[in-house]
Amino acid sequence: MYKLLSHTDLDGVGCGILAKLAFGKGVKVRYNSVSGLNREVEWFFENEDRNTFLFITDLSVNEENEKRLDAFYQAGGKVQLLDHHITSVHFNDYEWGRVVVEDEDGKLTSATSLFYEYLVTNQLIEPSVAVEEFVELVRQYDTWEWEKNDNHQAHRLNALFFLVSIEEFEEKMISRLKSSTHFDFSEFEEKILEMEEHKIERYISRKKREIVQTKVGGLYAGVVYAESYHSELGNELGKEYPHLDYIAILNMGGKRVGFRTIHDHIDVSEVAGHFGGGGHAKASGCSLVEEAYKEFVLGTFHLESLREDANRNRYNVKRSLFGTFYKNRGEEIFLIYPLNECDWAIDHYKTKMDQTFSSFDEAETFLKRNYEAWLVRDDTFVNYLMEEVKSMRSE
Ligand SMILES: [Mn+2]
Repeated sequence: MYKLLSHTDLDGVGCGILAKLAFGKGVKVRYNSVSGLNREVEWFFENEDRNTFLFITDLSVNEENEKRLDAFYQAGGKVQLLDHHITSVHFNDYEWGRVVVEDEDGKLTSATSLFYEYLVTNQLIEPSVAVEEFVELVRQYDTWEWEKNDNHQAHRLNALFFLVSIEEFEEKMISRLKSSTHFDFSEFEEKILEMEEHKIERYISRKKREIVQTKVGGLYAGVVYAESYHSELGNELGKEYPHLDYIAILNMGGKRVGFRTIHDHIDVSEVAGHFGGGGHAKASGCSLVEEAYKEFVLGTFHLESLREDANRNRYNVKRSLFGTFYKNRGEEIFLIYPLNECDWAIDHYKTKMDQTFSSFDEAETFLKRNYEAWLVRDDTFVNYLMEEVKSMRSE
Protein backbone atom coordinates (compact mmCIF):
# COMPACT_ATOMS: atom_id res chain seq x y z
CA MET A 1 0.00 0.00 0.00
CA TYR A 2 1.14 3.54 -0.78
CA LYS A 3 0.19 6.85 0.77
CA LEU A 4 0.86 10.22 -0.81
CA LEU A 5 0.71 13.50 1.08
CA SER A 6 0.91 16.46 -1.27
CA HIS A 7 0.12 20.14 -1.65
CA THR A 8 -3.30 21.53 -2.63
CA ASP A 9 -2.09 23.46 -5.69
CA LEU A 10 -1.79 22.27 -9.30
CA ASP A 11 1.75 20.96 -8.79
CA GLY A 12 0.73 19.09 -5.63
CA VAL A 13 -2.35 17.59 -7.26
CA GLY A 14 -0.26 16.71 -10.33
CA CYS A 15 1.64 14.35 -8.01
CA GLY A 16 -1.63 12.81 -6.81
CA ILE A 17 -2.72 12.21 -10.39
CA LEU A 18 0.58 10.49 -11.20
CA ALA A 19 0.30 8.36 -8.04
CA LYS A 20 -3.19 7.21 -9.02
CA LEU A 21 -2.03 6.46 -12.57
CA ALA A 22 0.86 4.42 -11.17
CA PHE A 23 -0.76 2.62 -8.24
CA GLY A 24 -4.49 2.78 -8.98
CA LYS A 25 -6.47 1.72 -5.92
CA GLY A 26 -3.22 0.87 -4.13
CA VAL A 27 -2.61 4.47 -3.08
CA LYS A 28 -4.34 6.81 -0.67
CA VAL A 29 -3.84 10.47 -1.53
CA ARG A 30 -4.33 13.41 0.80
CA TYR A 31 -3.84 17.05 -0.16
CA ASN A 32 -2.70 19.49 2.48
CA SER A 33 -1.91 23.10 3.07
CA VAL A 34 1.63 23.85 4.23
CA SER A 35 0.46 23.90 7.85
CA GLY A 36 -1.86 20.89 7.55
CA LEU A 37 0.88 18.50 6.47
CA ASN A 38 2.41 18.05 9.92
CA ARG A 39 -0.89 16.95 11.45
CA GLU A 40 -1.30 14.53 8.55
CA VAL A 41 2.17 13.04 9.15
CA GLU A 42 1.39 12.60 12.85
CA TRP A 43 -1.85 10.89 11.89
CA PHE A 44 0.13 8.57 9.63
CA PHE A 45 2.34 7.45 12.50
CA GLU A 46 -0.58 6.96 14.87
CA ASN A 47 -2.93 5.13 12.54
CA GLU A 48 -1.34 3.84 9.36
CA ASP A 49 0.06 0.38 8.79
CA ARG A 50 3.86 0.41 9.25
CA ASN A 51 4.34 -1.29 5.88
CA THR A 52 2.71 1.56 3.98
CA PHE A 53 5.13 3.36 1.68
CA LEU A 54 4.82 7.10 2.44
CA PHE A 55 5.42 9.76 -0.23
CA ILE A 56 5.52 13.44 0.64
CA THR A 57 5.57 15.76 -2.39
CA ASP A 58 5.72 19.53 -2.94
CA LEU A 59 5.82 20.14 0.83
CA SER A 60 8.19 19.58 3.72
CA VAL A 61 7.68 18.76 7.37
CA ASN A 62 8.69 20.49 10.60
CA GLU A 63 11.72 19.48 12.65
CA GLU A 64 9.79 17.15 14.92
CA ASN A 65 8.35 15.18 12.02
CA GLU A 66 11.71 15.27 10.27
CA LYS A 67 13.10 13.30 13.24
CA ARG A 68 10.09 10.96 13.30
CA LEU A 69 10.40 10.25 9.58
CA ASP A 70 14.10 9.51 9.93
CA ALA A 71 13.51 7.17 12.88
CA PHE A 72 10.78 5.45 10.82
CA TYR A 73 13.19 5.07 7.90
CA GLN A 74 16.04 3.82 10.11
CA ALA A 75 13.69 1.19 11.54
CA GLY A 76 12.98 -0.12 8.02
CA GLY A 77 10.00 2.07 7.15
CA LYS A 78 9.54 3.22 3.56
CA VAL A 79 9.38 6.95 2.97
CA GLN A 80 10.32 9.33 0.15
CA LEU A 81 10.11 13.11 0.30
CA LEU A 82 10.33 14.96 -3.04
CA ASP A 83 10.36 18.72 -3.15
CA HIS A 84 11.69 21.62 -5.18
CA HIS A 85 11.47 24.48 -2.66
CA ILE A 86 14.79 26.08 -1.84
CA THR A 87 13.80 26.26 1.84
CA SER A 88 13.77 22.43 2.02
CA VAL A 89 17.22 21.61 0.59
CA HIS A 90 18.45 20.29 3.96
CA PHE A 91 16.26 17.20 3.40
CA ASN A 92 18.92 16.12 0.91
CA ASP A 93 20.96 15.09 3.98
CA TYR A 94 18.62 12.10 4.31
CA GLU A 95 18.55 9.06 2.07
CA TRP A 96 14.77 9.42 1.94
CA GLY A 97 14.86 13.10 0.93
CA ARG A 98 15.34 14.50 -2.56
CA VAL A 99 15.07 18.24 -3.09
CA VAL A 100 16.00 19.63 -6.49
CA VAL A 101 15.35 23.24 -7.42
CA GLU A 102 17.07 23.12 -10.80
CA ASP A 103 18.00 20.02 -12.82
CA GLU A 104 21.39 19.33 -14.50
CA ASP A 105 20.31 21.20 -17.63
CA GLY A 106 19.49 24.29 -15.56
CA LYS A 107 15.74 23.73 -15.97
CA LEU A 108 13.61 24.61 -12.93
CA THR A 109 11.86 21.60 -11.48
CA SER A 110 8.42 21.07 -9.98
CA ALA A 111 7.21 18.40 -7.58
CA THR A 112 5.22 16.78 -10.40
CA SER A 113 8.27 16.60 -12.69
CA LEU A 114 10.43 15.17 -9.87
CA PHE A 115 7.78 12.60 -8.94
CA TYR A 116 7.34 11.54 -12.58
CA GLU A 117 11.09 11.10 -12.92
CA TYR A 118 11.09 9.04 -9.70
CA LEU A 119 8.24 6.81 -10.87
CA VAL A 120 9.82 6.23 -14.29
CA THR A 121 13.29 5.55 -12.86
CA ASN A 122 11.85 3.04 -10.41
CA GLN A 123 9.66 1.50 -13.12
CA LEU A 124 6.49 2.25 -11.22
CA ILE A 125 4.73 4.00 -14.10
CA GLU A 126 4.45 3.31 -17.83
CA PRO A 127 6.03 6.31 -19.61
CA SER A 128 3.63 7.98 -22.07
CA VAL A 129 3.66 11.05 -24.31
CA ALA A 130 0.37 12.38 -22.92
CA VAL A 131 1.58 12.08 -19.33
CA GLU A 132 4.88 13.73 -20.22
CA GLU A 133 3.03 16.61 -21.84
CA PHE A 134 0.82 16.99 -18.78
CA VAL A 135 3.84 16.93 -16.43
CA GLU A 136 5.59 19.58 -18.53
CA LEU A 137 2.53 21.87 -18.46
CA VAL A 138 2.38 21.59 -14.67
CA ARG A 139 6.11 22.28 -14.41
CA GLN A 140 5.94 25.31 -16.66
CA TYR A 141 3.00 26.70 -14.74
CA ASP A 142 4.52 26.11 -11.32
CA THR A 143 7.87 27.65 -12.25
CA TRP A 144 6.17 30.42 -14.23
CA GLU A 145 8.28 29.43 -17.24
CA TRP A 146 5.08 29.36 -19.31
CA GLU A 147 5.13 33.13 -19.50
CA LYS A 148 8.63 33.33 -20.93
CA ASN A 149 7.73 30.52 -23.37
CA ASP A 150 4.31 32.04 -24.09
CA ASN A 151 2.83 28.62 -23.25
CA HIS A 152 -0.81 29.46 -22.63
CA GLN A 153 -1.78 25.80 -22.37
CA ALA A 154 0.08 25.72 -19.05
CA HIS A 155 -1.74 28.78 -17.78
CA ARG A 156 -5.05 27.35 -18.95
CA LEU A 157 -4.42 24.07 -17.17
CA ASN A 158 -4.14 25.96 -13.90
CA ALA A 159 -7.29 27.97 -14.69
CA LEU A 160 -9.17 24.71 -15.31
CA PHE A 161 -7.81 23.35 -12.03
CA PHE A 162 -9.46 26.24 -10.18
CA LEU A 163 -12.74 25.97 -12.09
CA VAL A 164 -13.58 22.48 -10.84
CA SER A 165 -13.11 20.63 -7.55
CA ILE A 166 -9.87 18.72 -6.93
CA GLU A 167 -11.76 15.39 -7.18
CA GLU A 168 -13.31 16.33 -10.51
CA PHE A 169 -9.98 17.56 -11.86
CA GLU A 170 -8.23 14.34 -10.81
CA GLU A 171 -10.91 12.19 -12.43
CA LYS A 172 -10.90 14.16 -15.70
CA MET A 173 -7.11 14.14 -15.98
CA ILE A 174 -6.67 10.48 -15.08
CA SER A 175 -9.17 9.26 -17.67
CA ARG A 176 -7.76 11.61 -20.30
CA LEU A 177 -4.16 10.59 -19.64
CA LYS A 178 -5.09 6.92 -19.77
CA SER A 179 -6.94 7.16 -23.08
CA SER A 180 -5.31 9.86 -25.22
CA THR A 181 -2.02 9.92 -27.09
CA HIS A 182 -1.66 13.70 -26.54
CA PHE A 183 -2.79 16.00 -23.77
CA ASP A 184 -5.51 18.40 -24.98
CA PHE A 185 -8.48 20.39 -23.71
CA SER A 186 -11.98 19.68 -24.94
CA GLU A 187 -13.84 22.26 -27.02
CA PHE A 188 -16.13 22.98 -24.08
CA GLU A 189 -13.18 23.53 -21.76
CA GLU A 190 -11.57 25.88 -24.30
CA LYS A 191 -14.73 28.01 -24.34
CA ILE A 192 -14.99 28.17 -20.55
CA LEU A 193 -11.29 28.93 -20.22
CA GLU A 194 -11.60 31.84 -22.60
CA MET A 195 -14.38 33.32 -20.47
CA GLU A 196 -12.34 32.73 -17.35
CA GLU A 197 -9.34 34.55 -18.83
CA HIS A 198 -11.45 37.65 -19.45
CA LYS A 199 -12.76 37.48 -15.91
CA ILE A 200 -9.20 37.34 -14.53
CA GLU A 201 -8.20 40.32 -16.66
CA ARG A 202 -11.04 42.41 -15.21
CA TYR A 203 -10.18 41.29 -11.67
CA ILE A 204 -6.54 42.25 -12.12
CA SER A 205 -7.29 45.67 -13.55
CA ARG A 206 -9.43 46.38 -10.47
CA LYS A 207 -6.60 45.31 -8.18
CA LYS A 208 -4.18 47.60 -10.06
CA ARG A 209 -6.26 50.49 -8.75
CA GLU A 210 -6.41 49.18 -5.16
CA ILE A 211 -2.73 48.59 -4.43
CA VAL A 212 -0.96 50.72 -1.79
CA GLN A 213 2.76 51.25 -1.31
CA THR A 214 4.71 50.77 1.91
CA LYS A 215 8.26 50.19 3.10
CA VAL A 216 8.97 47.11 5.22
CA GLY A 217 12.44 46.16 6.41
CA GLY A 218 14.15 48.39 3.87
CA LEU A 219 12.18 47.04 0.88
CA TYR A 220 9.32 48.66 -1.03
CA ALA A 221 6.18 46.55 -1.05
CA GLY A 222 2.90 46.90 -2.87
CA VAL A 223 0.03 45.69 -0.70
CA VAL A 224 -3.26 44.41 -2.09
CA TYR A 225 -6.20 42.37 -0.77
CA ALA A 226 -7.13 39.37 -2.86
CA GLU A 227 -8.52 35.90 -2.33
CA SER A 228 -7.69 34.43 -5.72
CA TYR A 229 -5.38 34.51 -8.73
CA HIS A 230 -2.32 35.27 -6.58
CA SER A 231 0.29 34.26 -9.14
CA GLU A 232 -1.32 36.23 -11.96
CA LEU A 233 -1.79 39.23 -9.68
CA GLY A 234 1.78 39.17 -8.37
CA ASN A 235 3.07 39.07 -11.90
CA GLU A 236 0.80 41.74 -13.41
CA LEU A 237 1.10 44.14 -10.47
CA GLY A 238 4.86 43.62 -10.40
CA LYS A 239 5.08 44.60 -14.06
CA GLU A 240 2.72 47.58 -13.65
CA TYR A 241 4.74 48.88 -10.68
CA PRO A 242 8.34 47.76 -11.27
CA HIS A 243 9.66 50.27 -8.72
CA LEU A 244 8.25 47.99 -6.00
CA ASP A 245 10.54 45.24 -4.72
CA TYR A 246 7.66 42.81 -4.21
CA ILE A 247 3.88 42.49 -3.96
CA ALA A 248 2.23 41.36 -0.70
CA ILE A 249 -1.19 39.78 -1.28
CA LEU A 250 -3.43 39.63 1.77
CA ASN A 251 -6.04 36.93 2.09
CA MET A 252 -7.91 38.03 5.19
CA GLY A 253 -10.33 35.10 5.23
CA GLY A 254 -7.50 32.61 5.08
CA LYS A 255 -5.34 34.75 7.42
CA ARG A 256 -2.40 34.43 5.01
CA VAL A 257 -0.03 36.69 3.10
CA GLY A 258 1.46 35.74 -0.25
CA PHE A 259 4.62 37.41 -1.54
CA ARG A 260 5.53 37.68 -5.21
CA THR A 261 8.34 39.41 -7.04
CA ILE A 262 9.35 39.81 -10.68
CA HIS A 263 12.86 40.96 -9.74
CA ASP A 264 15.90 38.69 -9.71
CA HIS A 265 17.63 40.68 -6.96
CA ILE A 266 14.79 40.05 -4.49
CA ASP A 267 14.22 36.77 -2.66
CA VAL A 268 10.71 36.73 -1.23
CA SER A 269 11.32 33.45 0.61
CA GLU A 270 13.49 35.63 2.88
CA VAL A 271 10.67 38.13 3.30
CA ALA A 272 8.27 35.31 4.25
CA GLY A 273 10.94 33.74 6.47
CA HIS A 274 11.00 36.93 8.51
CA PHE A 275 7.37 36.22 9.45
CA GLY A 276 7.84 32.48 9.96
CA GLY A 277 6.85 31.45 6.41
CA GLY A 278 8.77 30.20 3.40
CA GLY A 279 8.67 29.29 -0.29
CA HIS A 280 10.57 30.22 -3.43
CA ALA A 281 12.70 33.22 -4.38
CA LYS A 282 9.86 34.52 -6.59
CA ALA A 283 6.79 33.25 -4.70
CA SER A 284 6.37 32.67 -0.99
CA GLY A 285 3.89 33.04 1.84
CA CYS A 286 3.29 33.14 5.57
CA SER A 287 0.46 33.14 8.05
CA LEU A 288 -0.87 36.54 8.99
CA VAL A 289 0.99 36.52 12.31
CA GLU A 290 0.78 39.59 14.54
CA GLU A 291 3.92 41.21 13.18
CA ALA A 292 2.81 40.72 9.58
CA TYR A 293 -0.66 42.04 10.49
CA LYS A 294 0.90 45.17 11.97
CA GLU A 295 3.15 45.84 8.97
CA PHE A 296 0.84 44.98 6.12
CA VAL A 297 -2.66 45.62 7.47
CA LEU A 298 -2.53 48.19 10.28
CA GLY A 299 0.42 50.03 8.76
CA THR A 300 -1.22 50.45 5.37
CA PHE A 301 -4.99 50.58 5.89
CA HIS A 302 -5.10 54.39 5.97
CA LEU A 303 -3.01 54.77 2.79
CA GLU A 304 -4.40 55.87 -0.53
CA SER A 305 -3.83 53.59 -3.48
CA LEU A 306 -1.20 54.09 -6.16
CA ARG A 307 -2.21 55.54 -9.51
CA GLU A 308 -1.41 53.76 -12.74
CA ASP A 309 0.71 55.48 -15.37
CA ALA A 310 -1.20 56.79 -18.36
CA ASN A 311 -0.70 54.18 -21.07
CA ARG A 312 -2.20 55.62 -24.23
CA ASN A 313 -0.02 58.70 -24.53
CA ARG A 314 1.60 59.88 -27.73
CA TYR A 315 3.49 62.85 -26.34
CA ASN A 316 4.13 62.37 -22.63
CA VAL A 317 6.00 59.09 -22.92
CA LYS A 318 8.77 57.48 -20.90
CA ARG A 319 12.42 58.07 -21.89
CA SER A 320 11.43 61.07 -24.02
CA LEU A 321 14.37 63.38 -24.66
CA PHE A 322 12.04 66.35 -24.12
CA GLY A 323 11.27 65.13 -20.64
CA THR A 324 8.50 63.07 -19.08
CA PHE A 325 5.88 64.66 -16.91
CA TYR A 326 4.63 63.21 -13.58
CA LYS A 327 2.26 64.27 -10.85
CA ASN A 328 1.42 62.99 -7.38
CA ARG A 329 -1.56 63.11 -5.06
CA GLY A 330 -0.37 66.40 -3.55
CA GLU A 331 -0.56 67.89 -7.08
CA GLU A 332 3.23 68.26 -7.05
CA ILE A 333 4.71 68.15 -10.54
CA PHE A 334 7.90 66.46 -11.71
CA LEU A 335 9.81 66.24 -14.94
CA ILE A 336 12.37 63.50 -15.71
CA TYR A 337 14.78 64.48 -18.49
CA PRO A 338 18.25 63.67 -19.81
CA LEU A 339 20.83 66.04 -18.37
CA ASN A 340 23.59 65.02 -20.76
CA GLU A 341 24.71 61.88 -22.60
CA CYS A 342 24.79 59.72 -19.49
CA ASP A 343 22.79 61.32 -16.68
CA TRP A 344 19.11 61.85 -16.03
CA ALA A 345 17.71 64.51 -13.72
CA ILE A 346 14.38 65.31 -12.07
CA ASP A 347 12.82 68.74 -11.72
CA HIS A 348 10.48 69.13 -8.77
CA TYR A 349 8.23 71.97 -9.88
CA LYS A 350 10.92 73.87 -11.70
CA THR A 351 13.84 73.20 -9.38
CA LYS A 352 16.34 70.52 -10.26
CA MET A 353 16.74 67.91 -7.52
CA ASP A 354 20.23 67.20 -6.16
CA GLN A 355 20.34 63.56 -7.21
CA THR A 356 21.17 62.52 -10.75
CA PHE A 357 20.59 59.06 -12.22
CA SER A 358 22.39 56.83 -14.69
CA SER A 359 19.17 55.86 -16.48
CA PHE A 360 15.59 56.96 -16.96
CA ASP A 361 14.34 53.89 -15.10
CA GLU A 362 16.51 54.65 -12.10
CA ALA A 363 15.17 58.21 -11.96
CA GLU A 364 11.60 56.98 -12.27
CA THR A 365 12.10 54.39 -9.52
CA PHE A 366 13.39 57.14 -7.23
CA LEU A 367 10.42 59.34 -8.06
CA LYS A 368 7.84 56.63 -7.53
CA ARG A 369 9.38 55.32 -4.33
CA ASN A 370 9.67 58.73 -2.71
CA TYR A 371 6.72 60.65 -4.15
CA GLU A 372 4.28 58.00 -5.45
CA ALA A 373 4.04 59.99 -8.67
CA TRP A 374 2.44 58.75 -11.89
CA LEU A 375 2.86 59.54 -15.56
CA VAL A 376 0.12 62.01 -16.45
CA ARG A 377 -2.10 61.80 -19.50
CA ASP A 378 -1.32 63.74 -22.64
CA ASP A 379 -4.11 66.27 -22.07
CA THR A 380 -2.75 67.18 -18.61
CA PHE A 381 0.70 67.49 -20.13
CA VAL A 382 -0.53 69.70 -22.97
CA ASN A 383 -2.53 71.91 -20.59
CA TYR A 384 0.56 72.40 -18.50
CA LEU A 385 2.61 73.39 -21.55
CA MET A 386 -0.11 75.84 -22.65
CA GLU A 387 -0.12 77.49 -19.23
CA GLU A 388 3.65 77.76 -19.44
CA VAL A 389 3.47 79.49 -22.81
CA LYS A 390 0.80 81.89 -21.50
CA SER A 391 2.84 82.84 -18.45
CA MET A 392 5.91 83.39 -20.62
CA ARG A 393 3.93 85.85 -22.78
CA SER A 394 2.62 87.85 -19.84
CA GLU A 395 6.08 88.21 -18.31
MN1 LIG B 1 5.36 23.12 -6.42
